[in-house]
Amino acid sequence: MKKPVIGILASKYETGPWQLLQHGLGDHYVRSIEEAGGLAIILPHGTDEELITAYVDQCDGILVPGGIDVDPVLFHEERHPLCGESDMAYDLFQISVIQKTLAAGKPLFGICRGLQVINVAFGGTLYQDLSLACENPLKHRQDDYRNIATHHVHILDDSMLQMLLGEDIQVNSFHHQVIHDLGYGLKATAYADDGLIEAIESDIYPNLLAVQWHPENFIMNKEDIMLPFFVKLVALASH
Ligand SMILES: [Mn+2]
Repeated sequence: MKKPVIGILASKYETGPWQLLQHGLGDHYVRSIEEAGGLAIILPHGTDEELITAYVDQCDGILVPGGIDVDPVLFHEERHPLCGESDMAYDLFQISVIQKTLAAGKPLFGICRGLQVINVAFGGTLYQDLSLACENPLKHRQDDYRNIATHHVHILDDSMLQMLLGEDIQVNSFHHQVIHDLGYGLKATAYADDGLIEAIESDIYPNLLAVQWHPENFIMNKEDIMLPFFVKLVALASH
């Protein structure tokens, strides 16, 4: 049987003495998709809408990975001093991919920044820094290594996520922003103990799932408790 092709959106950065533009992708994303039975392809960033459509057409599912902050202009806010690096053109590229993926009825999964940019694509907003979200946020930017789980997440009943991972799990955490207002048609399906949103799904788009943590890093562990997340994406992409 043909393996489902999962397009993972490349990160955008410049490197080397000539500051040449790169299309980047972490190994853990690729290995997690492969371990789940899919084929991972890097989906290059760009601005040509016809090309973006053609790339999305090549994929059976899309994974929006972690990365830099989203430009607050896209959710109608002034930039806060604690907001990190952002790239408007890159944000618009990802939002275009998100819209084309949903319009094609293909599964769309997000991780960390992926969750945040999906929320913004649906008209939602972000707290530009966790310190603005609540009085005593948990440590969401852990010092422990990437594959170590450091905070608890409660997953709500009647969610795709609970069917995959159970009701109460421990996750890793590498974010300094978090969802403020949910985008239209989105619902929170998991929360950290400080009340911050850790996962979203949609009743309108049943093939949409995004988490605030980094399940791909658990591929380093002997027992990958986050693999069901990737298996589900590959399964949805095989339909
Ligand atoms: Mn967290």
